[in-house]
Amino acid sequence: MGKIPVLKVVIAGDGNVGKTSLVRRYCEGKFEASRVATIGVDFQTKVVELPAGSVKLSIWDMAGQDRFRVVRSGFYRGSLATALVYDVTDLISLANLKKWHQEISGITPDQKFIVVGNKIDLERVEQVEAAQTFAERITASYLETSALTGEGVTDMFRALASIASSHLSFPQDESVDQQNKSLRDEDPQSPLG
Ligand code: G3D
Ligand code: MG
Repeated sequence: MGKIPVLKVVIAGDGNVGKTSLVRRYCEGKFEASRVATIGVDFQTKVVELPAGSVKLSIWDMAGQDRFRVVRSGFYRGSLATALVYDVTDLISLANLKKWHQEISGITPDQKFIVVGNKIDLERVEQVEAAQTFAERITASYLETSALTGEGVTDMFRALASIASSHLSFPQDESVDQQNKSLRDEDPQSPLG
C-alpha cells in the first residue's frame, strides 16, 4: 500500500465557539471544560478512513481573536478545506462566518468549506435557516455538532476529509485504466464486435 496522503484542513470561526473542543473531542475522544484559549494556532493529526482510502488530516485550529489575524493568514496556505464553526447560542458568531469565509477564500481561492453549528446540547438562539442559507450561498454543506456530547463530531471531520480529498486519486484509481480498457473492448468498431 502507498503512503497515506496528508491533507491540511483548517478549523475557523470566532473565539469561544468550540473549535478547540471539537478537535479535542475528535482526536482525543474527550471534552475538557475551562480550557485555556488557543494562542495563535493548535495542530493535531488523525487518520480518517474514507470509502476511497485512508487520509491523514493535519488539523489547524486557528485562534479566533482579531489580534491573531496576521499570524493566521500564513497558516491558511496549503490548506484544502475549512470548517467554518459558529455557536448555535450566539447569533454574532454566525454573522461573522461571512468575514471568516472572506478572509480565507481571499488567501486560498480554491478552498472548500463546510459550515458547522456547534453547542447543540444548549438552548439555541439562532435560526437554522439562516445558517443553511449561508452554507448554500458558499456551496458548503451544513452540519451540527456538540463537542460536549460528541454528537455529529465524527461526521464533521469525515465531511471535511471527504471534501479535502476530492482532488486525490487513490490507488484504487488504477481500475480507471481497467474501465477504459473494457470500454475499448465494447467498441463496436472492434474486430470482436
Ligand atoms: P474556541 O477554540 O473556538 O475558542 P473552545 O472554543 O473550544 O475553547 O470552547 C469555548 C468554550 O465553549 C469552553 O467553555 C468550552 O468548554 C465550551 N464548549 C465548546 N464546545 C461546546 C459544546 O459543544 N457544548 C457546550 N455546552 N460547551 C462547549 P469554558 O467555559 O470552558 O471556557
Ligand atoms: Mg481555541
